[in-house]
Amino acid sequence: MTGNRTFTMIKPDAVEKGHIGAILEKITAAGFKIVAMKYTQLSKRDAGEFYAIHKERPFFGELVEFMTRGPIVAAILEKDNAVEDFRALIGATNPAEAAEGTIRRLFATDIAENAVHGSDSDENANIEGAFHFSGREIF
Ligand code: 3AN
Repeated sequence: MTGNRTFTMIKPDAVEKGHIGAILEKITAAGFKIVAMKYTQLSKRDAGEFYAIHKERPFFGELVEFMTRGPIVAAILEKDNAVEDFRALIGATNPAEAAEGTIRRLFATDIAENAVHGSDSDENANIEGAFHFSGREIF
């Protein structure tokens, strides 16, 4: 990817609360084009692999339990400056610190159940997108 794509997941908490439609509306209204999308559920192994970078953090077990407890929406999004602009749209990791109007401020429960994922670099956007989608699922 060349800086114009990012990867997102609508996490189990937001799916359970019925926020898929509202979150997708915010994303597309902000100018992101959906180039890949699926409704799926992570296995423990998937979540462990996806979040391997957090393996040593004290919340790793809780994070894997949470991310596997129900379905998620996974998507690849396209826009100039996608990674940075999407992080701005979702807001801080802790919704209590997220700016007014951001997706996490509007829809997240707390720092653990924070409604959406957004890649933190172009490199990770590429890795995370490839984790969920094959080439022929990306448009
Ligand atoms: P972000 O998703 O904003 O990049 P990271 O990468 O620090 O934040 O954390 C990855 C995920 O781990 C978060 N989205 C959240 O679900 C979970 N998480 C982060 N910090 C905590 C924490 N202190 N306690 C529980 N879960 C956390």
